[in-house]
Amino acid sequence: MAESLVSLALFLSLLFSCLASSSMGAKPISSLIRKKLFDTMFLHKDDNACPAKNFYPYKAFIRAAKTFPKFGTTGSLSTRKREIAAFLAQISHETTGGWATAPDGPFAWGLCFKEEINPQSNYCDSTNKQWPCFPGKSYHGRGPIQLSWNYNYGPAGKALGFDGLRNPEIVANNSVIAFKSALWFWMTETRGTLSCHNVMVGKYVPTEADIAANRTAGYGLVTNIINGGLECGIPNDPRVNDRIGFFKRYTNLFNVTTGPDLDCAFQKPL
Ligand SMILES: *[C@@H]1O[C@H](CO)[C@@H](O)[C@H](O)[C@H]1NC(C)=O
Ligand SMILES: *[C@@H]1O[C@H](CO)[C@@H](O)[C@H](O)[C@H]1NC(C)=O
Ligand SMILES: CC(=O)N[C@H]1CO[C@H](CO)[C@@H](O)[C@@H]1O
Repeated sequence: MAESLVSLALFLSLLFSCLASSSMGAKPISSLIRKKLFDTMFLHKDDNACPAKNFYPYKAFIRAAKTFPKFGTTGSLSTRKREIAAFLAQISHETTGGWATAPDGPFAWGLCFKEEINPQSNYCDSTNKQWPCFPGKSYHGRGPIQLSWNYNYGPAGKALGFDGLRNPEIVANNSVIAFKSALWFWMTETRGTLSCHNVMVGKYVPTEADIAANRTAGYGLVTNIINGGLECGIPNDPRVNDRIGFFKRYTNLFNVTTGPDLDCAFQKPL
């Protein structure tokens, strides 16, 4: 009797956990990208040569992703892996320590930097009254996506629970906040349905103007969102090619295709 009660309890708890996981939707991203795969992608991030040594551990990425439950959990298994690959590829370009003849190739050197070297300005747009710069603070690139400008630090901090205008340094001082700032940028819709996330999971609906500007869904459009003003509409741009190189390596490690429109050479910048 006691034994059958135990097995009944066990059966019910297994049943409950099955129901819970199916009603909660897709598997967590930690089941799609294990530590081993992450560390294979970022082979050199903890080298002595990398200023971000030990700043970007796998567990900080996974913890940060919990704040954005739709990241890497939307669509088919391939779509989910492709989105994670695209995110990791873009942050790799932003933080790369690679060069053409680097050990293991240029695309094994993502997440080497956590802060922009020699910023040319403090990235303060003083015309922006909603997110006013705090005296003496600099809004140069920090963290995996190299968050920049007061008008990004302000809303990122507001969404994530820190004071982005008074304390922008935290993005380069706290590993989980650093990854959260990059995921915040990735997930945030700027106009209409436009976000890096929506583009990669098929939820972006182009406007007429987008169609006229060749801004169709694909990894190239994600590049356009991140830095199109400087990099898109230019044939064979080396920065764009570097972003694509990381994406090809990571989709290959994930065993998924890259999808169409990798380049933004023929897109009008956003
Ligand atoms: C759209 O792409 C085509 C080539 O595919 C190019 O000829 C055209 O100039 C592009 N349009 C814009 C607005 O960039
Ligand atoms: C990709 O395929 C290779 C070879 O079949 C396999 O060893 C590897 O585990 C796969 N990786 C993933 C992330 O599925
Ligand atoms: C403890 C720590 O990592 N401090 C860093 C915080 O960020 C500033 C600049 O953004 C660095 O200079 C500090 O080293």
